[in-house]
Amino acid sequence: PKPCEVTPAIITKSYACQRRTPLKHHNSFLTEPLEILAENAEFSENEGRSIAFRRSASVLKALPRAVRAMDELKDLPCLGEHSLRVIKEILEDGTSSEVESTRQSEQFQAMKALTGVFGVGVRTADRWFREGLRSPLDLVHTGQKLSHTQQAGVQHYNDLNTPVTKKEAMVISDIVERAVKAVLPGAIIILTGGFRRGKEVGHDVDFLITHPEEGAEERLMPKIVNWLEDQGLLLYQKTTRNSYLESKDGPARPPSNMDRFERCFSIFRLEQTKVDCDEHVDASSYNSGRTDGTEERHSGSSWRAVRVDLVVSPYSQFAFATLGWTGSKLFERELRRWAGQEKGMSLSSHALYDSKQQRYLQANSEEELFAHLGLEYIPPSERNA
Ligand code: DGT
Ligand code: MG
Repeated sequence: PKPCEVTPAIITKSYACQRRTPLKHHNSFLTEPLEILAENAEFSENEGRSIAFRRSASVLKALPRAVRAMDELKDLPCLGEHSLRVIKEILEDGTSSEVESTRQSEQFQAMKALTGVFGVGVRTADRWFREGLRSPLDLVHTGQKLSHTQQAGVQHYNDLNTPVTKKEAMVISDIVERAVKAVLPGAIIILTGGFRRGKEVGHDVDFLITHPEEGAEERLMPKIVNWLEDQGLLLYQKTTRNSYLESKDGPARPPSNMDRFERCFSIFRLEQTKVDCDEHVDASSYNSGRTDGTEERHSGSSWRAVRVDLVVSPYSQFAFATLGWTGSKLFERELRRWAGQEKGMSLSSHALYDSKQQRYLQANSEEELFAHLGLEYIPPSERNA
């Protein structure tokens, strides 16, 4: 079909949560460059600019075929002047000079390497960059004062920057299931994050845990962590009461039991078979060029470090938490923006507040939540905005 037959559905859908965005799409040759610019804007803490590039990229991901010419874009939402300029250059020349010079720039590469350390945010990385540091190795050589998290991040830098495969996620899934079932029979565990959306690889593995009996999940996290530690499965863990104040979720505060929402950032010690190790030799040559030598290589022994996030939610908030932890990050952001701007509601991973009715809306499933929000249900595999 001609482009004009393709676009009408999307024209009026300017929020990513109104659209279906599959994992595999036809415009990576445009979205990857736009996402480099988004990432670079994040490195300079220019959030508005970063979101603009991410929204542009996201619209292109939802298109049913590859873009060939600029006039195919004229009715699409979210494409700003700057993004259009980049797209035009790529369509005409095959690459964008701005994107390529960004990719090559010392600052971009250093920020990427430094923020690639677990526990290091943009602010810290930027300060280090201005002090002349360029890589995790520089942190070691100059004896930077590091938090415990950052020390673990530097120590396991290579492993944590090697993509986690679905197979590894499944092995970790089994372990987490065993741990949770051992300390709280009847608990429910779901894989969230990118793997729930169908991704083949991820930067971490995310789990959400609850129990049908409200309150049974209280103080569950320390028990899970102790079980895992006893088995020697954790290289690092930090458990936080996931208080409302810490999250950037906005004013959707549920009436009670906020303090039961716990989160554990961890690094698992994942045993590997010979086959897995060989697979990762391939995976790491793929990543060649990244800083090496920050990690004590476990030559001979066969394990690797994997980032795992565990979240415990009360049953009454499970649907909200499931929706909130499935992502993608842009999809989540757009859901909250839709709720606020279009519905006068406030959505978080804990609750949905309707300002007009001045009350919290309950939901037992993601489907009910989409319905409350006046949105067509989008399954996880199509939330890859
Ligand atoms: P990746 O990079 O392969 O792990 O990709 P994702 O999509 O799994 O990204 P991840 O693991 O950073 O986060 C999974 C989802 O969880 C993300 O879409 C939004 C949500 N999320 C992450 N951090 C927070 C947080 O601090 N608070 C809340 N409420 N949600 C979060
Ligand atoms: Mg993840």
